[in-house]
Amino acid sequence: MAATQTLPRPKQYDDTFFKPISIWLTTTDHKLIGIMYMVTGMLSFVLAGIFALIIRLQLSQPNLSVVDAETYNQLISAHGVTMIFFFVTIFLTGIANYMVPLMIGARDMAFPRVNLLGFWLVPVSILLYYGGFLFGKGALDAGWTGYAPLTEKAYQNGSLGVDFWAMSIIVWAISGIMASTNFLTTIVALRAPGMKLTRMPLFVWAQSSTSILLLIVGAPLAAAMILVECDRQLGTQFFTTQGRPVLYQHLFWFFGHPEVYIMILPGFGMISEIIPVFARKPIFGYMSMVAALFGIVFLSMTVWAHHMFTVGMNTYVETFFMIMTMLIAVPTGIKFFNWIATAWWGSIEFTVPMKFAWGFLATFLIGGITGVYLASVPVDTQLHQSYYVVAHLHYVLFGGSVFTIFAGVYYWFPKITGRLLSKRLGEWNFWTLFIGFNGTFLIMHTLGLEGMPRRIATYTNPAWGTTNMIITVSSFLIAFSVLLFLINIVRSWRGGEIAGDDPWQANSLEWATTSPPPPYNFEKIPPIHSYMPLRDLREASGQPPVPIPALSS
Ligand code: HEM
Ligand SMILES: [Cu+2]
Repeated sequence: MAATQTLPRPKQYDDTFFKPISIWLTTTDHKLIGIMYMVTGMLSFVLAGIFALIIRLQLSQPNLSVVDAETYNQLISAHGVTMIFFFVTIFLTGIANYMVPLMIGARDMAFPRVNLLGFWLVPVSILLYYGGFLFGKGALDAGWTGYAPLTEKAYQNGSLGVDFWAMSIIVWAISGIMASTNFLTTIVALRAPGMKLTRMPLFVWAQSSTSILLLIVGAPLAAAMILVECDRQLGTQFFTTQGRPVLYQHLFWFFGHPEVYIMILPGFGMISEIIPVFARKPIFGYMSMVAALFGIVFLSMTVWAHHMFTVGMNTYVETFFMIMTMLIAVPTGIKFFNWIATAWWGSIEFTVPMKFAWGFLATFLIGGITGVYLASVPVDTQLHQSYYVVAHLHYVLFGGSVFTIFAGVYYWFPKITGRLLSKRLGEWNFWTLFIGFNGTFLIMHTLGLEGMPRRIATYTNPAWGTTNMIITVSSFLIAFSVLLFLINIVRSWRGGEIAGDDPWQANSLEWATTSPPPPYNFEKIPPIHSYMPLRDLREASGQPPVPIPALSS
């Protein structure tokens, strides 16, 4: 790649990033909005990570009081809420905002101004939530789920944290509904000539399924929050101890479980882009990949009460939710086997994005398997509210979302900035994350089996001290890894190796335009005869895919 290093810096590089603030504030360009989503998501990740470190310091040994119990409860909520609502979902919306129009050959999203409004509702939502800390005499302190009666006014001692949270989530849901409508309209209406549905990249399919899911479950979430507010401010009794607290759980989890898939399906899409490119083979079972996405969308709306096996439901109802939950392993398994079959006998290049993709497969598999255990009613009855659940949920969310997000960033950073991320830092980033992650969360399973409850501010059992210390030390290794990631982004953005239009010799349309793309995206759309137009072009010009040279260092 030494030859490309001497190329002049592409002019768009300056045009894209060094704009006056007024342009950033008012732009309707999906690419700039995408970047703003991603920056917002990344800041949230750092913030929620800092909360996690404080939580881990507190739990590193028995009987510590790094923070008092009330603050601790607020930190647990803030960590969960920020990770789920303000990091993963927002960051993924950003990647999709940037990539979907490029991947289908569109100039922009279908409703650019709705896109702008939808984005700006996100900081409004975040500020509303954090307003609880500043103006609410304490923020939400009832997990990220906000169960009644913990959110009841009588329990809250004058704190308005729950109100700030409920308002924030209503705004968040509206923003998500806007974004989903926009994605679906864009994908249905703005595809380039030749881009039939069956030729769409799997990431675009994944984003379609995610948008459908958010469109369906966003409104019930907002409705639940409005009812919470009625209970707190208008004296109604929907979810109070006088009313039906379990109804709240049904409404919340009808959103909450699909939300897990809203945070994972786009990652599935990214992995489906990355593995074929770096195995130099077409995806195995394209149509079954699409079918599996929609299978998951459907099933994910029929399993919510697996979070509620201990509330005292009818046995037949529990059995239904148990079976439906186990069924989700079928479409997910199809995807897993297809990814492995894609790589099978491929000429695999272990670039950094590919490493993160395999890191995802390894960790998400563990989360998926413990999920099948937890789906079993008798097992869940034992493990509910224990650290086993904390271990499971992080294998799913950290393994499923963080590893895929990092894979996606290493993969698409050259398209967005015109420069490659450093490979050397990237390898360090991957291995520290992989080791730190497993060190943190693997032994949490054991703690859970030994009976350590989740959401406790401290514990007295000295036998849990060593395990907890290992977990805390490992969590700081994760923090170190994230720091490497951020350093890599900043350094490479300013001075990384120039990437060229298509550094990976990839398959999909976004690589046909310049890096970074011009405001109008494409000067000319190449002919599209399959879901791999760029590979077709290379083959037509008698230039089959070649091994990627050792990129950057
Ligand atoms: C940066 C590494 C992370 C560390 C060290 C970490 C650590 C923790 C800890 C110690 C808890 C509290 C468990 C308890 O005692 O109840 C927790 C809860 C939680 N975490 Fe993380 N976490 C990390 C990343 C993430 C990510 C990436 C997500 C989601 C995308 C996430 C989502 C959650 C959720 C939803 C809860 C449950 C909050 C509740 O109980 O309501 N975490 N995490
Ligand atoms: Cu669930």
